[in-house]
Amino acid sequence: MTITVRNFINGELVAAQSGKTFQSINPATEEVLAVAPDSTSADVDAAVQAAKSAYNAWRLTPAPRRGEILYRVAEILKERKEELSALMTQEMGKIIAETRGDVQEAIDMAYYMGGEGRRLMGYTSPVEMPNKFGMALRDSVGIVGLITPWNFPVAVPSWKILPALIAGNSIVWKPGEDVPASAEMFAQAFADAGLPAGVLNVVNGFGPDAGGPLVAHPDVRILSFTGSTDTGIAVYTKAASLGKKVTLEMGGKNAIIVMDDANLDLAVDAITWSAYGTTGQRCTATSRLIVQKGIKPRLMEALVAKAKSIRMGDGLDPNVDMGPLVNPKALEKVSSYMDVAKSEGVKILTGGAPADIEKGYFFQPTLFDGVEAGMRVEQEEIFGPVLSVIEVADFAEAVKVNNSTRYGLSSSIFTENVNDAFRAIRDLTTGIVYINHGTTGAEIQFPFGGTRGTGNGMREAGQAALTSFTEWKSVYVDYSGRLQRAQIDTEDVLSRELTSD
Ligand code: UN1
Repeated sequence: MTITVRNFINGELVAAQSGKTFQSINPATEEVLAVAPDSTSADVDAAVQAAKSAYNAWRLTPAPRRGEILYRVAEILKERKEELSALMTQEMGKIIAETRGDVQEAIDMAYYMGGEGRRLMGYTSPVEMPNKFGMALRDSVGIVGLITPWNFPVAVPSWKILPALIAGNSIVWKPGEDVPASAEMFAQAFADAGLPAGVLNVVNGFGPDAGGPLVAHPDVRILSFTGSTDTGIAVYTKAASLGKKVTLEMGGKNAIIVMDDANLDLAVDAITWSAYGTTGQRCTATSRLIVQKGIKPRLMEALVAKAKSIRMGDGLDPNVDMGPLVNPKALEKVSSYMDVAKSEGVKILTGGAPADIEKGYFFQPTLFDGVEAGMRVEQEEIFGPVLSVIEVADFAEAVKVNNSTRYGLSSSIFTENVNDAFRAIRDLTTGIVYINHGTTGAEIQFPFGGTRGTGNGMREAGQAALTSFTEWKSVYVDYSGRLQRAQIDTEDVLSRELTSD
């Protein structure tokens, strides 16, 4: 049965004003899972108006009360975890164990940000004048616009929605066009938890017609975007011309470094999981393997065997290890890189073609050998189950190769040498660094994001998320009853005030 998704505006489920819809397709079966509103600027505007009307009451709701609603969101997501995970697997293809993890990440974030309702720490500092008090407070901003991708239909939106809410903002969210049904079920948890109407609004649709008007809307002061680099830069450019604050989370070309002294079995398991988990469709996925010469032959042999043993199929089947790519466009893009690899003289050790499965957008786990730093397959984000292997002589070369891409999200090193581990922490120039663990699996307590072309210096998750969704308000309270001019009256005010008390 096809699900009918609606926009969620001012607490009501509504169709697009134009009445137009688009389809959401199950990438494992190619069946239509849902139809959703194909929204335009009229829908975005209605959602922004709803967010505007709801903002004042929400910002004035004490933050601990806002936090209690977030705790209820966590509880509801726990109750609905199976149902929501199964829907997500059907809608975007990753295996059920992974969609469960996706929902769990949102649950973790809901508890974390719920707790922020009783913190949202500002600070006080001593001031220069007597009988005067100073403090810095985190203030809400107003209406935030969120644009999120399909690969983490719940976790990535949760990184944005939950901190934005605890800070007292109201929201217009445009989910990825491949996952409208998952977005609707996620948004429903907020409504059921008691979030007032209009505080969280959802507008479905595509970038040009729905995302563009959200970015350009004069009442939206903050934008948070996760997705492709090209779109992210377009969002940034437009938003900058309008003086808006933007948080960007874009591509990755993440590497695992394996040194000769690494624990081989551990490295093989971690590489397989990070490269082929989520069918390679994570911004944190490992797409480069930088391997020291000595261990390489044994590592390659083990990795080829592992890649060949991966069971592909419908992610609802618990025996399946890897689901399909998200849509035909993704299949086409990943396939096109096989020609790039051949033209660059790369050797395909295993995989290299769509899988021989009747339905669905499946692509075989693929291993490229003989890749050299600077090649297109080594530099460009493929976003599929494709791993490029680059051989290096030593630690210094490994670090250099790791740091030489336009992206800077995540990196990792496998070594049993504590000195190399600490040197890696010091020298790898990515936003996330792992020691003896693959490049995926960040936890929500810590800042998430990357350097160079991955982002714009902002971070999600952890305390850093609050920077994205609050403004600082510095407050001075002068209780001297006299004019005290900071930086000017320091000497005489001081002697006067100290003798008058
Ligand atoms: C993403 O790919 O956009 O660190 C997010 C991880 C997950 C989040 C990935 N916790 O792999």
